[in-house]
Amino acid sequence: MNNRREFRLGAASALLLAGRGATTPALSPKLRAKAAFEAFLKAYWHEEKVRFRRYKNKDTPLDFWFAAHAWDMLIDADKLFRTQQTKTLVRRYYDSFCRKYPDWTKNEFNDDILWWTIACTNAYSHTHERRYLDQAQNCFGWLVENEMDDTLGGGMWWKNSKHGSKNACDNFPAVITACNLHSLTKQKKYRDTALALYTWSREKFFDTRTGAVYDNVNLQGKLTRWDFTYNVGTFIGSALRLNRIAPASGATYLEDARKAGRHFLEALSANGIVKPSGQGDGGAFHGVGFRYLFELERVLARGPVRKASDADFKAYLLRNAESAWAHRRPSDNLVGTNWRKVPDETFDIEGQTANSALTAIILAARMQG
Ligand code: 7K2
Repeated sequence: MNNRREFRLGAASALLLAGRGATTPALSPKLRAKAAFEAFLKAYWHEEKVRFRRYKNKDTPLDFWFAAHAWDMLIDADKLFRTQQTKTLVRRYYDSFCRKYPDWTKNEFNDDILWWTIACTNAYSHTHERRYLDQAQNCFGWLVENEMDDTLGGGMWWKNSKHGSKNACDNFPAVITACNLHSLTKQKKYRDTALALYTWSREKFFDTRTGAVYDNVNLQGKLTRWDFTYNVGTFIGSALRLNRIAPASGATYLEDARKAGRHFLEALSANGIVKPSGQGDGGAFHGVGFRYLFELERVLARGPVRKASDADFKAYLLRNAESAWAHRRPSDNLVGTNWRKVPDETFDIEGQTANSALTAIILAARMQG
């Protein structure tokens, strides 16, 4: 009896979720986020191991840096839903990750460590649990001590196992961590580090003409001009934070952020929707990119100097969240790599890929809430 009732409810909500009937009202942004969040848990959560899987039908865990983005998503989910379930998940997830990786500095990728230090500062701001702040300060202190030098004029190395390149994907997350730590502790050293890293990285990676943020420089100083949403995103996040904590330095941080934001909307998008960037590392790019594009919209909306074209950011963010959800796969409500195409049944959507769309959907609901 119970089962049957559940089934009928399930079928009714499946119809509603599919949104096919002309008269079916669209879900509110928050209910849409809830359905997307539940679908993600159903597909990837491993309750015994207290972690997310990378593939629906395999036990492989999400990789180290994808796991950080999933934690950020859990923190955002808790801000939106405020349930006991999400609150507990935030804590259990971190504890379980730390049991597996007690010392993050053993990871050879500095960017991997930094995605976690950013998430730790977010967790601390949200929960005020001191251990998150301690962890971020300890790991970041280690990186500043060992991984920054004057080779190529400044910056932080990408890998601590071999100093071969300095990359956008570690330098801008380092600026974000430093700014967050400055806001949380008011220690001057963090602002100094943030300014030094931003000045060097902007000079190396930011194309002031197009707004692109290039990927890395190698030991010979050769620039690799890959152009990814996540690097544009962390550049925006860096500029927005420095605008807040170091406004007197004379730099035009907000203009930098706007310029990079326009590049995201134009060069990295087609017909107003972000271009797909595949799975693997690429699956995680848009979640990061959108996180900071949402911040940009919020700062510009509240800021004293508003331009007419700033309204494009809000429209873009809502359109993308809506399009992603509208193109979920009906059998499992997961969004794939392309936010304007329903994934095939045979396509193995990876956890970090699904998490990118989920992040955009949750942040859109927070923006509209
Ligand atoms: O080359 C770097 C980076 O500059 C580039 O943008 C991306 C493109 O690839 C690497 S960073 C990705 C690594 C992060 N740490 C864990 C590794 O498994 C992962 O490949 O994808």
